[in-house]
Amino acid sequence: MSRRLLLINPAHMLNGRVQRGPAQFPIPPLNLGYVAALTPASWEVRIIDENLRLEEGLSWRPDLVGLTALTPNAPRAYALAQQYRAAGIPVVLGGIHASALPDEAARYVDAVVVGEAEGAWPRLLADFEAGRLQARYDGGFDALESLVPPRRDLYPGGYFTEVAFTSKGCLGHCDFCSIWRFYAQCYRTRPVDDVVDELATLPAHKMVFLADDNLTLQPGRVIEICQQLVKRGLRRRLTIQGAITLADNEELLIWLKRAGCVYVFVGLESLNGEALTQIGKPNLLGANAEGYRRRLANLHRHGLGVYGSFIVGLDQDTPETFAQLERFILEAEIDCALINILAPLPGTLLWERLIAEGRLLLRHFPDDYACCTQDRVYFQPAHLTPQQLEEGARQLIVRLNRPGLLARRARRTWQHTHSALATLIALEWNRRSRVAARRIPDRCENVGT
Ligand code: B12
Ligand code: SF4
Repeated sequence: MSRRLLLINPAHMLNGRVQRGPAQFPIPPLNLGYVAALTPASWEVRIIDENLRLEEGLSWRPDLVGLTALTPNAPRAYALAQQYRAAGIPVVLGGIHASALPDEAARYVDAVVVGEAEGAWPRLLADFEAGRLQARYDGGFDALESLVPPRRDLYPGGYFTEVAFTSKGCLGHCDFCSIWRFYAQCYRTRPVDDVVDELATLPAHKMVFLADDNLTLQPGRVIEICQQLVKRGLRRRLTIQGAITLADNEELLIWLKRAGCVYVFVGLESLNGEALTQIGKPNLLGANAEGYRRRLANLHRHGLGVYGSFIVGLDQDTPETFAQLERFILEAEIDCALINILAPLPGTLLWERLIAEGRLLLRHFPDDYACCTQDRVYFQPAHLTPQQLEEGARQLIVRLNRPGLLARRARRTWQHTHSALATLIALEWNRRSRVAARRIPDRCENVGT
């Protein structure tokens, strides 16, 4: 008789209550697709993504449950683990939160997987089948060759976009970022042919998000991927993430566009040079942020839409920062702007520094991890009050995306990209950002207590 594995991407839980409703643009949990693919055919596997919809009750009783968690949904992962274990079903937890805090995770589950599933999951399942499940497995970080394709057939329907990756890691060392410490500052790439073969299996009409942390660290490789896509008649509607310096490489931009790239996501973070230096990002601003303006204009010149991501609440930010950002985003005609409140997370240098400075306003862990999102303040800012920061961010998002401006900004996206898809995404992304910013999120009851 086949065994049953249930894989779950947990929802968010705040103040003890599960948060309902999908994320802004839900993305399939690629990690669980890979875990499923590593599972032998003798197992029946199902995937639940609570970020898409909650599925109550135990209508399908699994033999084993596998959970993944980022820090903000770790409390929900722990609550689910408790429910399944109470029903006599063993639970395994993997992902970046468990890898950062394996001892904490071990208190809530039967087995913790640190690192990647590829180096641990087959061993773990063999142990489980032999009745000797261990408390901890270290999957390490193997070369990204001959990866089994993720089981996308198991995802529930209803996602706006597909997701894949071509590389993992980044050679940067930003203080707020988890990944360079998670991957021990190493950059691994997949063979170009594997990537193109995988992209060939994804539907041409869907958006494909390439979730590489920094896709363009080896531009020659990305050009090769794009060239192969074009040669094989496989243009895909790509969104990629990279450093703004990718805009300096004309050949890269030409090939990205030819391969079907619609949007480029760049972490611009701040317009304050001192802040960029403090967080560990190269300061490419130049006078009057000309270094950013010129590069953003070049992305537009090549017909690429831009997601520009900023962080507010950095130590150099003041009440004037919000108006400054607003002017810049509108002048540079950033198609989709992300205004993120600085979100310190365990495992990062920033987290360690704020704790050492006594500025973290949370201490009821693990429940308080649910407060660690980019739409609320849970640390003491340097030159703003927490209320000024939260309100400043919210009002900035609402102002940038007020109805009259939404249409004007979308018109500019059309003029830059001549892409109906890019224009629709800008309209919808920006509209949803305004709706989300106007809906005051549930307070974290524990902040400051
Ligand atoms: C794509 C992505 C997203 C997507 C999808 C997230 C998702 N649930 O999968 C979206 C855009 C929705 C997203 C949102 C957020 N994200 Co994000 N995201 C990423 C990104 C760029 C890639 C993740 C990915 O798919 N990698 C490819 C897969 C195959 O690798 P993987 O996830 O690492 O999985 C492997 C292992 O971790 C392990 N594993 C993972 N789970 C499990 C489970 C089991 C049972 C086992 C055995 C193994 C295992 O095996 C897997 C296969 O090798 C990462 C950066 C990164 N490198 O991780 C940031 C990252 C994960 N995000 C991050 C953050 C902070 C967020 C947000 C919280 C931001 C916010 N809004 O406040 C939100 C929260 C969303 C939510 N509700 O869960 C942080 C997480 C840090 C932390 N400590 O939690 C990261 C690391 C970015 C960073 N720079 O620090 N994100
Ligand atoms: S450049 Fe991006 S991925 Fe690299 S360390 Fe900085 S924030 Fe993380």
